[in-house]
Amino acid sequence: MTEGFTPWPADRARRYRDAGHWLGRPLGTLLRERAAERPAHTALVAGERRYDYAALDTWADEIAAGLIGLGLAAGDRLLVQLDNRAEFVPLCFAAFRTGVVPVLIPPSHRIAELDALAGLSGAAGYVIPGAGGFDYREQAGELRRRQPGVRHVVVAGEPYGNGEGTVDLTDLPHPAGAAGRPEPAPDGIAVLLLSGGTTGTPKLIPRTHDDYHYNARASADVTGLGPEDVYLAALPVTHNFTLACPGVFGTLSAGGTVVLAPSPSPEDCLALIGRERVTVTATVPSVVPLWLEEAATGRYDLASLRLLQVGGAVLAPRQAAAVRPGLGCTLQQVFGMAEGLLNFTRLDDPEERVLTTQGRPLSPDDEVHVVDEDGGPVPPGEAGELLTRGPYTINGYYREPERNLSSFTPEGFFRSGDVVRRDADGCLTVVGRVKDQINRGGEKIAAAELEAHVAAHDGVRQVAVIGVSDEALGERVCVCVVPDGTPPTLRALKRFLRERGASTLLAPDRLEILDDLPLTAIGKVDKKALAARYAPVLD
Ligand code: J2J
Repeated sequence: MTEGFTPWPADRARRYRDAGHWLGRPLGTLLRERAAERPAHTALVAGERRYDYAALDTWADEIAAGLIGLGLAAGDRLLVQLDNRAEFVPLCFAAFRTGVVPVLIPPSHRIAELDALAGLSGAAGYVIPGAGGFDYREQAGELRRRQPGVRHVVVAGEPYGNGEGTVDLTDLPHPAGAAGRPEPAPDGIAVLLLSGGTTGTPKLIPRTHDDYHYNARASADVTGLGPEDVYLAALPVTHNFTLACPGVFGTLSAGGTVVLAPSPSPEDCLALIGRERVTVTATVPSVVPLWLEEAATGRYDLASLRLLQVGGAVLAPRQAAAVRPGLGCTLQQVFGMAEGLLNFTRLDDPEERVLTTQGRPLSPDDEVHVVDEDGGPVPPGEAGELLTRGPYTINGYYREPERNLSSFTPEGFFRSGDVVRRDADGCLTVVGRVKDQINRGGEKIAAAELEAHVAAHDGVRQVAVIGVSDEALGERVCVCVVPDGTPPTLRALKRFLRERGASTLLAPDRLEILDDLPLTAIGKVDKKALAARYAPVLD
């Protein structure tokens, strides 16, 4: 498991331990400790189901024994593609306790990504949601045909009835002696997250027990979370923001209560805030106006809500200013990335800073450089690329030696690809990207990934995918095609992508047919020129 993983250099690791950031305890202990302190306090709410800390802790142990019973061992990778359902939480802790490494995949991904991720991670198993929504069994069957290393398909939730080729999470064998296993090493990989990605399929982000525990704990501190807090997981739990910033793990580390929203719809989320007396939640900018509109109906009791975190894409200052009047709570802007670095506006920041910046780094040991194209520092207030390293930022993607050479500097700084400005107080404002990625309401779409799919269409000679700005989502996906004979229509292209098994996130919003693609001086497709050509005309 250490193969393909770039550890922190020894001197920095020592510094983070000495500073108390890294506790040297595996992530599974986070739940165990709270369960010992307040066993009867509610830890998790999902629909009508409620679990106190003792019950959640026991459930995690049962699943841990089940994973061992399946034949999984420390270091084995397990694809976990679950929506916001109760089973997700104890399954994560079961993995952390056994050293099995979950690879967290959003529900929207389909066979093309799954196949690539199973291959890259060398996964031994695949966990899918139970009956009720999209049926993942066909996809699981196809995955096993393509990737024979995936030996187990585990169903989490409502059993399908005819369990052919699958095993239900509740039916895993429980061998005697599973309890006496050694704990996983705290500096080893706890979880593999997916990168937003700019090239091809997503990259895998190895987060260690030590660093992710710190990530969750420090995020809980900066949001002022305590045992009386109730956190609503409104966005998908497989995403870093919802999982650990502070999200599910940060809330549990603070002894609070996690409520899982069955959908991100404003109706469901606002109703849950009232019903469960939610105090903190998180969302993306494109959802903010929908929540505000729904809240304005006056049908909801939002009195308990004290903090709304917004991150993932640029939040317009006008929207930011509407949060307190519309929802009656404090706004916290969060500029984060699954690779590590998190920036937060602080609860006691002046209003102006909260409305117009994306905050400052979480840790005193986060190192941030803002650099020009030659890698030299830019003066304060000027835009440049953000480079970073620190106690919870990775030093390399998992099993990507080639890509790591370009994604990290020789000194170990991660090249975020984000263009930011840093003001005199150290607060960052995101102004753009150097990387070729479209941010559709917080969903990151790698242009290259969609281009590879579109290029496979018979009617396409050349393709370039760009983002065009959009008021509701920030950006929408525009596919520019030079045809080979008859080009597809937008509808036909969408069908083609679906049939190829591309992620549902890769759906284009707009198709433009061109005679040729504009090129830059060195012959690369000039995406800036394309973006200018298709930019909406603003009045
Ligand atoms: C502008 N762009 C932002 C922001 C992220 C918390 C919050 C978000 C993420 C996330 C996360 C932005 N304004 N406030 O993991 O823990 C863009 C940047 C960044 C990329 C990372 C978290 N917040 N972004 O969005 O790994 O371009 O993480 O590099 O999905 O989102 O995407 P992702």
